[in-house]
Amino acid sequence: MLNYLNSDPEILEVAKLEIGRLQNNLELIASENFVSLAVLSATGSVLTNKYAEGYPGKRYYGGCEYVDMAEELARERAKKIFKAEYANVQPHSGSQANMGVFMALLNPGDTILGLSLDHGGHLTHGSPVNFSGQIYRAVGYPLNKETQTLDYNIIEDLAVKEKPKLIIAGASAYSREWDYKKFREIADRVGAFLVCDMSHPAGLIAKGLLNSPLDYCDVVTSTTHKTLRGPRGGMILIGKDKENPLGIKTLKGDRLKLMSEIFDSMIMPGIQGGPLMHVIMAKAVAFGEVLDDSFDAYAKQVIKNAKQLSNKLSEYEFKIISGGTDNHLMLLDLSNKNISGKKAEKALEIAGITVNKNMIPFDTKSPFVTSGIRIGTPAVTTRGMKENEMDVIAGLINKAVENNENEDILNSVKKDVNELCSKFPLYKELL
Ligand code: DSN
Repeated sequence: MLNYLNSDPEILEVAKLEIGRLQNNLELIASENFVSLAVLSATGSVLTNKYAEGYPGKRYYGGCEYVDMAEELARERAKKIFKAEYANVQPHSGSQANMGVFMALLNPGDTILGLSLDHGGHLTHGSPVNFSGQIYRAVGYPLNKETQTLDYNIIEDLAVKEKPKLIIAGASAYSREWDYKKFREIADRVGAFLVCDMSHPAGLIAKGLLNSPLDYCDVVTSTTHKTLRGPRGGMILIGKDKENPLGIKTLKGDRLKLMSEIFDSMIMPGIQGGPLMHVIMAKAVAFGEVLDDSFDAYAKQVIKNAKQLSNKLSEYEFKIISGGTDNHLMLLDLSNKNISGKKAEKALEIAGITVNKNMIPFDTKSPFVTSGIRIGTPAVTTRGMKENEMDVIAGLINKAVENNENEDILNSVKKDVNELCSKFPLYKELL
């Protein structure tokens, strides 16, 4: 496949180096995964050539009959996976999906309530450096200081006090289950829209291993490249069984019109132009893989691996925020290890283990330093690693963190990492 890059030796070298990096390192960034060769082929397909502003059957350009088929397949498969009534698969990213939803439902200056960034929330859920915190009045809900978990009393009190027009559930660094019914009750009490950004656990929700936000939320957004293991991108979904998901009285009963006119038109022409049809086709391929029974075993193993890794790291006296995990990730509080997240990330990188520094709830360090690291199992599980490998990985993490200033030991950990990785080949067909 890389042969086609022979015409550009400099770029060919970059591609080979990246494949080598993926093969030889342990990818533990919770938001990353390895797509199948089928998803990769679709992403690199001729559909990259096509302009197709609009939606299937209603495009502004000719020649869209085949890209229409790809987008229809992606929409239908997404709906089937999540038992949704509506899907828009055009957002280029999760941020674009969130922006489309916010702009469809809110006016500038309206109040939004989302999990604080430093407690595991996402940039687009109201951070002051992001559109969501600049266009809207953003209020953050914290985790409970003792349990380090969501505290529905705190969220309700804040909602009553701040009267948000929109409440957002979902996180990028939270390892526990969400009670969407409780969020719905709070949203209903204050008359707010309820949106969930399920980007991180979407692949686990797809297989019924975690609660589905579609049962209770007005709108759900997601990326397609994390636990869903698809190409980089976003989508918007609306679940079934709610007569009036947006609570807009004038549109009651006219759901399809509401969906297409409000959400579709906010994504295009509202905030995006031409859709990335090659990526949309790759989304269809990935959704087909999620629908296959084999994805059940994958999703279950992601959770089993996360629990095993978290238990084993606890044995090495790593403090796991909230005491453990229900999903694919965990957040480590390194304060008892006398090392910052930044320094741990660097030491682990030298040792061939890729993680990201991450703020922990009530962190006293800046986002550039942090007291924690975030670790996830989706990518190593795709490689076929199981509980035994998680035990080995915990030991390697411990050794690297404990010896973070000893280059010889870090290099010896790297050797062990390379050896482990060599037993789980990745993308060898590409070379
Ligand atoms: N950057 C992603 C993550 O790592 O969680 C979220 O957008």
